[in-house]
Amino acid sequence: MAYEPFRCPGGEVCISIQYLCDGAPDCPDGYDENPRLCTAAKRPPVEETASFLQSLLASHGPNYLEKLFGTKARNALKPLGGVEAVAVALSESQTIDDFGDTLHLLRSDVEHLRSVFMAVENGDIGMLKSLGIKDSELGDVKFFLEKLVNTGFLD
Ligand SMILES: [Ca+2]
Repeated sequence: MAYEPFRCPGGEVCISIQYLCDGAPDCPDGYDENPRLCTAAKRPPVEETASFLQSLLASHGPNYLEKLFGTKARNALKPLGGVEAVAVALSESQTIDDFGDTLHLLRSDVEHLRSVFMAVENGDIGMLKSLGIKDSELGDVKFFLEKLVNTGFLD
């Protein structure tokens, strides 16, 4: 008998992980094709994203992420629900607009964030430097932003 490790919500039905996010509903409620589930599966793990955000806060101070996420990102992201909540939103939000909606960001803050992503996508490292990203951090920041772009964040 096949090993079917993914338990659908409700617990009655289990499916093989190869049927997760394959474009056809297999759970009774179609949860195996849930957009947030399927987006998160392609993104870096939430713990990795959270520790990345923490490391930026540790080296630049608690208000640093204002430069990326805007005015609500002060005080170590507390007004947005904290680092963990932002990491989850980055993992599960299909697009930057979904991300803005989830965290109730101001429209202007979403547009600023988009401009940062576009700059990185276009290879404009000067944009990151102008945000105060240190040379030693450029690689990690670029990798992180590209990973989001490559999984449809700007689509
Ligand atoms: Ca499926």
